[in-house]
Amino acid sequence: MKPLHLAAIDLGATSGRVILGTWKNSRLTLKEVHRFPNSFQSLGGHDYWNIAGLWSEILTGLRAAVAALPKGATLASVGVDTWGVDYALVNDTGRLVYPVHAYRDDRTQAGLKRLANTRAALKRIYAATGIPNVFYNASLQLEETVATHPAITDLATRCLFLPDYFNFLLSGKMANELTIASTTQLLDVHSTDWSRAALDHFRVPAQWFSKPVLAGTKLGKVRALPPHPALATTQVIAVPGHDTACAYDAMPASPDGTDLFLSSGTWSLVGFESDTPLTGTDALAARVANERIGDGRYRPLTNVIGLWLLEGTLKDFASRPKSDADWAKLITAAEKLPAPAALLDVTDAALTNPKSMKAAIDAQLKKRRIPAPKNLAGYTRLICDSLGRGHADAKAAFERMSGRTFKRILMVGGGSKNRLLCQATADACGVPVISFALEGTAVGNLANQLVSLRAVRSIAAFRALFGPTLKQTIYKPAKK
Ligand code: LFR
Repeated sequence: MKPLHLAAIDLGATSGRVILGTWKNSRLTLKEVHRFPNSFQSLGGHDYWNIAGLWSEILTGLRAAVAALPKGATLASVGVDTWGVDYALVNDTGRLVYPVHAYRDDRTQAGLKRLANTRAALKRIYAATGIPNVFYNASLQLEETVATHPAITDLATRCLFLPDYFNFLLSGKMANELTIASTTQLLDVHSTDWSRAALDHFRVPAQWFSKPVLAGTKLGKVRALPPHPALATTQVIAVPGHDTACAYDAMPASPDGTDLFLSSGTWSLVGFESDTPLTGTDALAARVANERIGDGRYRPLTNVIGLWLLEGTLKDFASRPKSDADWAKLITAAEKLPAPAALLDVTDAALTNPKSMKAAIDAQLKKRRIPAPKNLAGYTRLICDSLGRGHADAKAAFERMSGRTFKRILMVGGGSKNRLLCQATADACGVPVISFALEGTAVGNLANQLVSLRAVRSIAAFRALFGPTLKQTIYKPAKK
């Protein structure tokens, strides 16, 4: 069989990448053709994404993917995944009619408190959507947009979440995709359509959305670049638009449901796959988000604050690591330190978007009369051990609610390369952590394109083929 070449556009909140995947003899090889930093920018007290800048990086990446193809080869397809919840409001021609805010903007704080304080509404919204009340929800963001700019309901005719928007720029087709729709707190937890109750509650116009398409839907040919023989037949495929859904699809999980998944990056996303959602009072109290898999099933998940803590803390240290060798040194130094006497409360809302992460951590410790670490190695150790505890709390809650016992934790993403974090997770959870040093999000993105192109039968078949080719590291839990 001829090799198949595909491009994954994978945008994270702190970095983006374009990866060229090649499928040959049932093996996937990856080549990173473009990587770039990403961050939101503050303007007049609000936080925004540089959308034009991201689009320009996407085009640079696509050109690099074409340039990296073997002579005469074509790109079969391209797919986009991004972080969750953020959106573009556009008119019929696709023109942006409102700036794209970043989810850490604190404009949702008033709405967050309002819903938290209205027990009946909170329960009703959770029963309808299966998504807890979290500051970044698109529901709260859209509620704030409509309330502060009422004319927006005339100006905008469509709400496209970021992968939907980039798919539109690439293909000219507007569609809402299911996994990204499931991050919003506006989707019906029992169907694959929008929740009228949630839309009405947050006063978000229902006509802004179309019934979400399932992953694998072909949207049309790439029309964003000048004609090129390699791009003449390239399909834009709606892959799971949510990066976390892609990361989960890449996990070489055993089919018996005993693996807990951890996608570790800016956020730690702990969860599992299920045919049914986890709802009810316990799930609401444990802040379980019933996000969706590309095929419509569920990924009950909790968001632990993740390496955002370390990314933020590093900014306050001139000695922060700049190369892989620096990182290795930092992790080794942190490992040698004694275990911290007390851990951070990683659920503290003050750590969400502080001006200085180090100052926010110090303030929490001071309040609890715990001495602050002395150096960067100390903070690194404290953060990794505290995240390990956060992962273990999530595991315990899932076991209690689902009646399952998780025998292993499968870990992908940037954090899976961090020995200290992997070991802290194994120790706190009491089960082995299997880390795959793998760009899970990009691999899941490519896997869904392969299924859509009928090169692979299903995600389960992809996992069975791809899993054994992966290098894995096993972290056994320390005996207590
Ligand atoms: C990870 C992620 C999380 C989501 C957070 C905000 O990149 O997509 O799953 O909850 O970003 O959207």
